[in-house]
Amino acid sequence: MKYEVLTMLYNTDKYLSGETISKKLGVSRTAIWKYITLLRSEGYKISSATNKGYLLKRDYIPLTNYQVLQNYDGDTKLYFFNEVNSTNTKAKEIANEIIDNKALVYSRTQQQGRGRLGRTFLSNNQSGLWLSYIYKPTITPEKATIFTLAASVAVCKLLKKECQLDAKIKWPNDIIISGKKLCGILTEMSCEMDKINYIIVGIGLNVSQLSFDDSIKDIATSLYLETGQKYDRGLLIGGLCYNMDNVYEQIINNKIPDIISEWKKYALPMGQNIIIHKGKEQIEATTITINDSGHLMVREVNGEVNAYQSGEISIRGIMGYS
Ligand code: BT5
Repeated sequence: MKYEVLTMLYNTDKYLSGETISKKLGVSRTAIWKYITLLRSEGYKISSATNKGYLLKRDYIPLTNYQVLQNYDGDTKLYFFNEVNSTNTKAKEIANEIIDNKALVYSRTQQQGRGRLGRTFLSNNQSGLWLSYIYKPTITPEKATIFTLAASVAVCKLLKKECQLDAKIKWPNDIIISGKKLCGILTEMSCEMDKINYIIVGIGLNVSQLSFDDSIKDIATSLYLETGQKYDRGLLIGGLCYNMDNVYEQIINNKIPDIISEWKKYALPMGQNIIIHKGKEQIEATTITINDSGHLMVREVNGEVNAYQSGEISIRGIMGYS
């Protein structure tokens, strides 16, 4: 019922009296007051004025299941939390319990967001999308790399459609705008020899940060910093879910080459000089392309051509972040 009240408030930009709402929904005005209180506790800003009623303010829209469901009616099962350590970790617990092939775990904030290779992803705030998709595809484990590429394509399409931003992908898992990192992706998997139990695709996208911690202030950016706009995180998650549904369909229908060719359209140009960090070793190389398995092909300084998987190396441009 509280969401019916919210829907009424959404449908007008004028004050709505308690009496109008209570007549329409057939409940008392005291009940309406309780629902308004509940909605405020979820973060909605609702002002009230004597003799006028209630008005929903649009300058800050909290992240709630309602916001996502207003923007997505597909078949991905949604698990929403106020706070978790890491949505990837939570997703693993949930993946072990559910039989669904597709689910999404998202949280307003996470205390210990994780990057690759044991790194930290700063996300202990309500300023971004911190979420993890769970999939149980019947494909073989060596094809799992495609999920990171597919998610990158899904994010870039979302940014183009909702924010008119031309984001670029930096292999394997970064989404870059103006040479800074807007979004990172962490794909993890539980598998047996020839069978995937589940894949978790974790996506962290900076939305409303005005500034960043000193440790990343030179390399990170947010949608707000890039566009000056405030975004409803529910709308972004809804759009992302549709895009993820599309790429997942492509993966299970054996259309991996289609994803790779789309990926190439969004990727930073190849031919860049990079440094590969492989354990303690550092190798200078030039990027060539990604192969049909989504591995990065590089020409190393000694002339050797090698293909690398995302989990085994970390790369840095010689000039700047990209
Ligand atoms: C990543 O790792 O970029 C993968 C990030 C995945 C985060 C999502 S959030 C939801 C889900 N739950 C999780 O626990 N994780 C996933 P990597 O390529 O290793 O990059 C990590 C590096 O990015 C750090 O060492 C910093 O340099 C930088 N970084 C940290 N926080 C950042 C932020 N908020 N924005 C941009 N860069 C950041």
